[in-house]
Amino acid sequence: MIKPCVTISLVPEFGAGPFVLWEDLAQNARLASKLGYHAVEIFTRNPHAIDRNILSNILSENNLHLAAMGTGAGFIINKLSLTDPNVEIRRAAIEYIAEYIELAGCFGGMAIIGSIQGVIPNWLKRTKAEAWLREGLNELGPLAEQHGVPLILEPLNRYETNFINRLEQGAQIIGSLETNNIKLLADLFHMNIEESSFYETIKAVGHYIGHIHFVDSNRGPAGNGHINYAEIRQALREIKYNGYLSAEALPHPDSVTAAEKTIKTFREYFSV
Ligand code: LER
Ligand code: MN
Repeated sequence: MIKPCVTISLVPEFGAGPFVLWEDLAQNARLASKLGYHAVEIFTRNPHAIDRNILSNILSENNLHLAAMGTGAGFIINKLSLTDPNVEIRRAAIEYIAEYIELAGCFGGMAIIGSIQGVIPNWLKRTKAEAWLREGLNELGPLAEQHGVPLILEPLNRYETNFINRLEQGAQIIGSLETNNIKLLADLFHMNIEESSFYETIKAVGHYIGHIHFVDSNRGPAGNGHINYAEIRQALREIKYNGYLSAEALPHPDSVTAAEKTIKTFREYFSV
């Protein structure tokens, strides 16, 4: 069964970022549960910025699962990247992600590699960056496996990285790894920019899709733009996707309204 999830950012520096709920985890968990979300996806400044016991209590009190944790702050705030030419920074990025794998994993959640995949400097060969990405994924994939969850690789649109922009590129990397515990994140906003067809792309790499960012074409809440969710529903049915649709969208016109709009669109297209 496809389940609704909503993002909560605990990183004020992400102020303009595509996160539906912000700041107060307890209050936003109550709201998410009240609106009918099954899970939350949490973004923190680093893996130590959240108390596990507090998180555990908040999740259980609100009958919520932890779907995933983002690692984007590692790149945006700490400038860490799996493909930095400096081996020490690549090492630090692996350690940083490993701590998120451990933190999310103990709640059955996934860690996501999006921005921390890095941006390739124009003097660096793409094949070299791909080799470094493989090194990181081959080391981190088995760590996630210890928690029974995949590690998630997210292609991002060309305005955020010049590296993994399309799901097919991500699939090629995944297909060349030693670990088989890496899955893809299909972010509908990035796909709307980079892919030629939602249906064809989802069908082509469906076996690799482990998580979905549920958002509209203008990065607003699903239902606020022009994405055809009926087409996406058909493709997800055919690949038998039974993961989360996680609302990662701009809080337009405000967080509560965005969360309400998203769950309404979810129920319109994806409720069984
Ligand atoms: C992360 O999931 C993502 O989609 C990035 O665009 C956030 O900057
Ligand atoms: Mn995303």
